Amino acid sequence: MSFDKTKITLPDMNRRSFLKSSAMLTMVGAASGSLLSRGAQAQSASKLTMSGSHWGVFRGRVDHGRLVEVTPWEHDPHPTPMLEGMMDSIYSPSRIKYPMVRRAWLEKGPGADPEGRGTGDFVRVSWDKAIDLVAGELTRVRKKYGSNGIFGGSYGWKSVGKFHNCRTLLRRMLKTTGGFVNSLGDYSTGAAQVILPHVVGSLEVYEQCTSWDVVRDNTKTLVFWGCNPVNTDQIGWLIADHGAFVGLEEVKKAGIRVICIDPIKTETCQYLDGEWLAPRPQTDVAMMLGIAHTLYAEKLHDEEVLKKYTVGFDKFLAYLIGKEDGTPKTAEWASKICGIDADIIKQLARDFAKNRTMIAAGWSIQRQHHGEQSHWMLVTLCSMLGQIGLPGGGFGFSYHYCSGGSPTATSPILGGITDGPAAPATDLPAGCHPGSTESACQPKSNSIPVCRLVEALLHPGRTIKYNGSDIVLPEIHMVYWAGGNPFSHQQDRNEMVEAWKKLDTFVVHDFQWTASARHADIVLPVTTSYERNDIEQLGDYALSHIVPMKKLVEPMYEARSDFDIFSDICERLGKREEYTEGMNEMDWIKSFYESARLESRAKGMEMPVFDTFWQSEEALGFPVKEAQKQFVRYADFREDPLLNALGTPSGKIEIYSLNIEKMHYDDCPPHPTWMEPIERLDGPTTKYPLHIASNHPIYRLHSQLCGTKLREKYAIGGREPCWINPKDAEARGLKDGDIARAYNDRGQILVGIKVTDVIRPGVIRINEGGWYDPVNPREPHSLCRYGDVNNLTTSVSTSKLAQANCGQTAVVEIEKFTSTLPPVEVFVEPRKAG
Ligand code: PGD
Ligand code: PGD
Repeated sequence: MSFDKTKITLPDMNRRSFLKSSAMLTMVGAASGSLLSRGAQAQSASKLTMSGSHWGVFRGRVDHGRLVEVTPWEHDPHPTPMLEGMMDSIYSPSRIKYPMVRRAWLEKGPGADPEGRGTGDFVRVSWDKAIDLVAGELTRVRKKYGSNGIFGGSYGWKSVGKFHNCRTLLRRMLKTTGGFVNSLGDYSTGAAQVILPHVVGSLEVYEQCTSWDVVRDNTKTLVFWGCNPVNTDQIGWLIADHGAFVGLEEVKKAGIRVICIDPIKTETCQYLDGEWLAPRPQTDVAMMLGIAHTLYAEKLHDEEVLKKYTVGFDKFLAYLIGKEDGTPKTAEWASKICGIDADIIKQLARDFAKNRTMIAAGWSIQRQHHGEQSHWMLVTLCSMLGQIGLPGGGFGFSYHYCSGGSPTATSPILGGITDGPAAPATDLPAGCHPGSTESACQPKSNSIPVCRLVEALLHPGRTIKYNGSDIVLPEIHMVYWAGGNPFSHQQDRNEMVEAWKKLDTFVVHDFQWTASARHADIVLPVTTSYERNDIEQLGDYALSHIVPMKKLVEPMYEARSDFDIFSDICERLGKREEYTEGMNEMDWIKSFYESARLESRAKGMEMPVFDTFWQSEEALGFPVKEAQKQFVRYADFREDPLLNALGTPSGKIEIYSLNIEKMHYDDCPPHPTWMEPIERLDGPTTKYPLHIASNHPIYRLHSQLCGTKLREKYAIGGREPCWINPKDAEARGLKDGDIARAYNDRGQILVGIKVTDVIRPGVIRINEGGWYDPVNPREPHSLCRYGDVNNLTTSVSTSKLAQANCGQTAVVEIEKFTSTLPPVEVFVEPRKAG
C-alpha cells in the first residue's frame, strides 16, 4: 500500500548550495586523517580564518577589518544557506551599539512607567554607569527581597563556544554575587524529557540514535512522525556537522520506504519521495492508539518482548480495548479524531509489524497540551512491535536534531566554563544567613520550570505541581537575560507583556535589538562570537572535531563580551577574582583544550599542543570506530535486560508507571492516554477554525538571523510568511502575496500569504521566531506588524508532570488585511536609541 507520493522538486537540497567559489576550497583538511597531521597543516597558512557557529564550520575572509566573505568548511557535507545570514548579523542595522537605559527607569527609578517598556525611549549611558546601575540594582533587590527576587534562569540558544557561554557566565555571576532563581528544563523537549525517565530511564530525547548506516542496511520502513530533519538538522547546539544529510542521502539511495506523518508535506518527505499522511495536529496519540489496537486485535504484537522487556502492558491493555473506560481505541475510533482513514491506520499496523520499522519522531508532538503522552505512546507502540534494540527497528527521538544518528567519534570531552566554584548561596530569604535554623530562613525552592516565569510574575506564592513535587513560585522583581529571546520564545505574548509590568527591572545582554532588548530597562551590547576567540566541538552526537573559533573582526561600536561585563559587575560587588579565577579569554580556552589533551592521551591519542592547534586554521579531527558506525540503540538492553537494565524503577520499559500513579495527576495518568487538548482543529470545544503549526523556521534558528538580510529569502510583503492550503485561502479570498491578519482571543499578527498544497486543509504554518513588533506597545493586545506567532499560542502547560510549553497548541482565524499597512519597525534600532 502506498499513500500520496506527489513529487515536488526541492530547492536548497543541492549539496554545497551555498558555496560561492571552489577556489575558496584549496585548503586541505583531514576529516579522516590522523590527529597529528593537523599540526603539519598548520603550516599552510591562509588569509582565511576558521570559526564555527550553530550553522557549521566556516572560514571568514577579512578585508580592512571587515568580514567580507564566509565560506563553509570544505568537509561540511551540506552547508546551510543560513551561514550567509551569519555575516550580516555583525553589520545588521539591528545591532545594539551602546549601553542603553530606559528613560523612565533611569530618571524615576526601578519599576517606573512599566507600560513604557517596548516603546524604545532609551538613553545612552557610559559603560561605567551601566555597570554601576546593574550592580546597584542586584544589591538593592537582594537586600529587599532576598536572592529569590532575581530570576537568572535565562533560557536560550545563545552562540556556540565553550568559553563565551553567556547563560553559564550569567549564572556564574549571579551565583558568585549572592544567588538567584534558576530554571528547570527547556523549550525544546520540556514534556518528553520529564516523562521519558519514568518510561525508559533516561532523557532519551538527547541520546544517540541507531546509526544512519544501520538504518540504511536494515530498515524497511522509515517513519518520520512529526519529524523534518532536512530542515531541523541544519543547525547544531554545538557546531553543526550536518552528518544527517549524509544519512538521508543514503536512505534515499537505498530506496527505503518512507512514510511522513505530518500536517505538512515536509522538505524531508519531498526529498525522500515519501508517502504523506496528514492527521489533524495534536491527535497523534489517538492515531497511535488506533495502530496499537489493530496490532492487538490482529495478534501482530510481540508478546514475548512485552513480557521480557516491559512492565504494565496488561493495565494499558485494559485501556486500549476499552475495559477501563468503555471505549475500545479501535482504528475507527482513532479515525474520527485524527482524520486518517481507519483502513490506512490498520494497514500501517500491518506494515509496521511485517517489516523492520524505525519510527523517527520529532518534538513538536510533545510541544502541545498533554504533550507527555505522545512519546510515551510511541515507546509503547514500538514495544508492541517488538523491534526495540534490533538493527534498524524501534524508535529514534533525535534523528532530526543536531544530526542524531551520525556515529560518535572517539574524542575527548571538551570542558567549558562552569557556573562557578562558589557554593550556591542561592535561596536564602532576605536577612537570613546560611545555616540559620529559623523557619523563616529555611531555603526556598529556587528553580522553576522554564516556561512558568510568566506565571510566577502574575501569581507569586502560588504552589504548582511538578514531577511529583510542589514548587512555590517565587516573588521575582528583577529578571536578567543573556543568550535568549524570551519575547520570542514564550507563548502568549500579551499575557507576558502584562506580567512584565510587575517587574522592577529587566536587564538584557544581546548584540541585536530583539523584542526582548526593546522591552528591557538596561540593555548591554555584547560581541558576536565573530568578535572574540573561543573553542567548540563539531557535532552534538558526532563530536568529530575540535574547532578553533577565532576572532574575525574587532568588536563593533562599544560591544563587550559577556565575560568582561560580568567580570566588571563582580568587581563592583567585590568578587572579580572569584569570578575570573585570575584568567582571561585565551587562558580559559587553552585550559579547556589542555584538559581534553590529557583525556585524549588516556585514550591512546596524541593531540598537538595548544599553540600548534590554535595556529593551524584547521579543525582537529578524531577517528570513528566501526562499532560506532554500527551502533544500535538499546541493543545492549535487548541482549541482556538484567545486566543492562534501564534506569526505571523496574529496570524495564514502563508502559504503566507506579511512580506517576502515585502523583495522582488528573492530566497525566499512569499509562499513555488520549486526552483532548484545550483546543485543536475540529475539536469539541474549539472556537477558531484553523490550527497553526508554529514550526521551526527554514532560514533561521528561532529568532536568530531574523534581523539579517536572510529575511529577503522568505518574508512576504516584509512580513513573516503564512502557508495556507488553497481551499482555506479561497474560502477567505486570500492569494499569494496578500497581507493577512491572523487572530484569536489572545492576540493578532500580520503575515504574508503563501498558498500551497503541501499543507493540510485546516492548518496554517507560521514559523516560531519572527520578531515581535507591536504597533503600540502601550496598547493591550496591540497588532504585531511582523508576525510573532507567539501572540497567538497558549501559555497553558503540558500537564502537572512536566509543566512544559505548548508552542504547538493554537487555533486561529485569518482574514485579508485591508487597512493601511503599518510599516515594520523592529529591524532597526529603536527610534530614540541612536
Ligand atoms: P533564539 O532566537 O535562539 O531563541 O528561543 P531562544 O530564546 O533560544 O535567541 C537567542 C538570543 O541570544 C538571540 O537574541 C541572540 O542574538 C542572542 N545571543 C547569541 N549569542 C549571544 C551571546 O554570545 N551573548 C548574548 N548575551 N546573547 C547572545 C528558542 C525557543 O523557542 C526554543 S529552543 C524552542 S524549541 C521553542 N520552540 C517554539 C515552537 O516550536 N513554537 C512556538 N510557538 N514557540 C516556540 N518557542 C521556543
Ligand atoms: P518542528 O519544526 O517544530 O521541529 O524540532 P521539532 O521536531 O520540534 O516540528 C517538526 C514537524 O512536526 C514539522 O514538520 C511540523 O509540521 C510537524 N508537526 C507539528 N505539529 C504536529 C502534530 O501535531 N502532529 C504531527 N504528526 N506533526 C506535527 C525542533 C528542533 O529543531 C529544536 S527543539 C531546535 S531548538 C532547533 N531549532 C531549529 C530552528 O529554529 N531552525 C532550523 N532550521 N532548525 C532547527 N533545528 C532544531
